[in-house]
Amino acid sequence: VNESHRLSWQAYHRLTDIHGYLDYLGETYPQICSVKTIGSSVQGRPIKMIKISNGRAGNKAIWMDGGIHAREWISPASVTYIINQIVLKYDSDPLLESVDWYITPVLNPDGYEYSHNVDRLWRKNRRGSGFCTGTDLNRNFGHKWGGPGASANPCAETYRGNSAFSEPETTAVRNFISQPNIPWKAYLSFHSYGQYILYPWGFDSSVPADYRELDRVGQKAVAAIQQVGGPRYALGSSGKLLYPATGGSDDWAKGTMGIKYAYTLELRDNGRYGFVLPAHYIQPTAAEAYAAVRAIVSEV
Ligand code: ING
Ligand code: ZN
Repeated sequence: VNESHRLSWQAYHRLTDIHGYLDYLGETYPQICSVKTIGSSVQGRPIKMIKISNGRAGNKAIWMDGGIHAREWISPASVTYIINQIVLKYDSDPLLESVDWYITPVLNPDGYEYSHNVDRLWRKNRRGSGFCTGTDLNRNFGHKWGGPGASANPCAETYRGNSAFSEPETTAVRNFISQPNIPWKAYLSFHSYGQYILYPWGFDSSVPADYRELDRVGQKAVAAIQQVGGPRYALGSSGKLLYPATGGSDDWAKGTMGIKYAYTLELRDNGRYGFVLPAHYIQPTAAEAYAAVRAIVSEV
């Protein structure tokens, strides 16, 4: 049993510490926390999700994931910070307890471990072997899969995979989110870096018909981040603000699953350290990510 845990939010932690923390929460707060393995990675590691809920009918369902990309360590660190805030304050905060939270902090566990053990700047999962390993999980989701901004070359950093949802990690998300009778309100995916709040579409530079509403809610998140002392995050559609990219998770969540509020949050920094963000930035970055989540959830 897990009577204690090792997470600190002052250092980046290995997968076993992160998963041990989820198991600890499940053991310690069984009335509100349950931990489920929603799939297994290419190399057989569990993909663990925590559900935080009081079981009340009428709650909104919110999905969050981190660690789609291996090297973006601030993402799992921030997502576990958010989990901690939700659990510690769940009973005393009407906003938190009106939600059923479904949170997967490390969607790409093989890549995450590989970025610790072998190559700090690894991005993809660990599909295959030899000199062209890995599929970019954020090009493998099924909305307009195979289009621009995703490579058919297995050697590329943005390799889209053999087919939409060819990877067990993306399949786990699809299978979980596709379950009937979960009233999804928002899909939030955490990446780094660049300090952006992005909404669909990524597949080209067009925007959804309801983009003004996505922009309105995004502006609340931008303001909330600044209110806790964070930097000014840029807001817009990923295809316009960054570059066209097909197969992204947020396009799939909105375009295929019909989850209205789908966002990708690109956390700190702005390029000074990039993916190799020093650990003392975990606390402020995670705190502003949590502020953004609260702002979004209060509007959806
Ligand atoms: N950036 C994202 C990427 O997958 C993105 C940007 C977001 C693309 C949403 C498509 C859709 O390239 C990082 N840093 O991973
Ligand atoms: Zn990323």
